[in-house]
Amino acid sequence: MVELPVTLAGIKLHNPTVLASGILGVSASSAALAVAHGAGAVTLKSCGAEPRLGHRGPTILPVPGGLLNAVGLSNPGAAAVAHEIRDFRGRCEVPLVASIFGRTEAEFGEVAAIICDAHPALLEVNVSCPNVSSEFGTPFGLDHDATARITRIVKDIAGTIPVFIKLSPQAHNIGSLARRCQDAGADGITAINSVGPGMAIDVYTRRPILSNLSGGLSGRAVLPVAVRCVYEIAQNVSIPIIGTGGITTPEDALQMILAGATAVGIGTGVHSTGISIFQEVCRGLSEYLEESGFTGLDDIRGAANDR
Ligand code: RRO
Repeated sequence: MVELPVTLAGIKLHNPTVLASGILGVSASSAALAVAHGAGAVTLKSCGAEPRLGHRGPTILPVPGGLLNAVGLSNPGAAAVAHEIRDFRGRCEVPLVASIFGRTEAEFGEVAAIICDAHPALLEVNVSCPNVSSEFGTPFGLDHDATARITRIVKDIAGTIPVFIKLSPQAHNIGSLARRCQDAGADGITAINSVGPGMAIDVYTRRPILSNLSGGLSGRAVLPVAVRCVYEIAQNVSIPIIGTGGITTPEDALQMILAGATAVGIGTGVHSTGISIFQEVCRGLSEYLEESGFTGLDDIRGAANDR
């Protein structure tokens, strides 16, 4: 049995699987459930300064190859999430990733201050939600300068807590954007957020199904987009990457690691496979390493990038 430990910006994970943001909400109990089923780290849903209800239903829709979602950043607000982080830390040793968003650049800093006070192991900065542009305007993550400024603001506040910037696959030249984040002080990159937005239309009502009309696509269909993004990012940065997007099987996780990811985010796969997905992916990774004669994930990370 080959062990699978990885280190993300100095934080040790016993395996590379990370519950992705937005899948099991913000409660300490749901995060602990993923830990009990083998996740190497867990990410909470992104939170902002104030509580938000999010969009009206329907907010999530199964489509061929995955899910379309326009949840609309529903969350109980940073103060309540900070309470959940403290609760989680009291019961689990596994690293917790808190995820934050802001409606303005300055608000990213305000939310970071509240959340960092509760000492998550890592901080994810979500500049890439595709579902609130009618309210907030174009996602910050599509603007390289704004993303670099937000990175600097948050890193100044986070201090020793590693800061990971969550990027959108829609960003122009994602490799150079990741480089801007690194230069601005980011400790890592999470890639990717959902793809699109996309739309599904009910042929009987003849109207878009999601109340928000469009939503981000996640699940198996987006894996090739995510792998390409991680590959390009890995060619441009030396900081670690959490490769996220469409991972359902051990082979999917391997593709991400071969593209250069240090850890792998699992989100929609929890819906399609069930909570056992963390253990199943780890078992498959370990078997692959053993059968191929490798001693750990370091032996294969980024191998697809070697030319
Ligand atoms: O809440 C959402 O609608 C949402 C968020 Br914050 C995000 O980052 N990505 C996504 O697909 N949905």
